[in-house]
Amino acid sequence: MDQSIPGQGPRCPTDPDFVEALFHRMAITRAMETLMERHTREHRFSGWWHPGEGQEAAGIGATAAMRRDDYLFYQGRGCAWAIGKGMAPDPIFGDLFGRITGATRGKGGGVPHWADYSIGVMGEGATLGSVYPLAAGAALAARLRRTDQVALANFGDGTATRGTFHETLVHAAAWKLPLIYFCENNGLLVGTRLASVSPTENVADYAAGYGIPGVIVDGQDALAVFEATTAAIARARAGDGPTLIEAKVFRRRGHYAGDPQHYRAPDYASAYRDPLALLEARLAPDRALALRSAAQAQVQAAYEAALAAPGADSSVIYRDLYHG
Ligand SMILES: Cc1ncc(C[n+]2csc(CCOP(=O)(O)OP(=O)(O)O)c2C)c(N)n1
Repeated sequence: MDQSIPGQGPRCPTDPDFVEALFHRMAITRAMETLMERHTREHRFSGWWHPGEGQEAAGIGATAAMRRDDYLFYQGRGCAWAIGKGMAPDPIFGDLFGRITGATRGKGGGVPHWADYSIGVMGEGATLGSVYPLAAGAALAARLRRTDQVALANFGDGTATRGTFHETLVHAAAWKLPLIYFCENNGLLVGTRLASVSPTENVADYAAGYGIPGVIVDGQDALAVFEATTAAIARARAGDGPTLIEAKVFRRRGHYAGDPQHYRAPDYASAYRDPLALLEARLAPDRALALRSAAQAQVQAAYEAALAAPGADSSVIYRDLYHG
């Protein structure tokens, strides 16, 4: 079994190398977030960028608990999930900018549709709620093939109210599929609060109806997320079925880059706790600065390479299509 996050050592929250690896990935993600925010502000981006700044600990902490061959279906706020699962910034930028160097050869063209099946990045559920049946299908396949893999469906609190959430979970729980439901609850569905469209205070409360554990975790704390996901994955691999994890996170920016956010109080950011600063407190002195600098240089180089790369052309149109 692969016991390391790609390219890193053993996974243990008390191991300094592991904590550094998590921080490094969060720093790469933050540098990409900052860059995409600027790129969009300069009117150079043709698509919609849904910023994940402030939510990096959830995706990075959860993917660190996954095996390389486990299946990830993500929703698409920011890029922490793809970076955490082992993608490099280069193909991510390539797809965002519609370049042939993208993981999908630029076919997303401005929308985060990156995928890399070789490391279990199965793509984005851009139609909200599509992640559940897709992830459950992957979990069922793993069960039938006896591969010991798990599937993780990542989604936001607003997407927890979709019918597919409940339709899929009722069967996945009955069949004890190796499936993790991972909700990033940032308190907002664009500008709508969960309490105004759901009778429960927490998304995790839904779990009781399906007889599975519903776990609430501090989503700003990468190590807490890692530990909660590790426990859920161990349960899934042992054949005990799904877990619903709800990470309470903070959406630092607008729903999309450029969102005027009239629905928010002017002082909303006063409750914000920076996930990088929280993890930095666990690092040896000076390491955070060195890791941030290395991440910044790597991301800047990937950004410039993507901008210089050729655009997607008609030769890729029929690639990656499936037919019976
Ligand atoms: C079926 C569907 N309806 C609407 C949209 C447009 N849309 C994209 S993101 C979003 C908000 C999702 O909120 P939430 O699930 O809480 O995730 P968050 O944006 O907070 O990360 C909406 C309505 C969509 N992509 N798919």
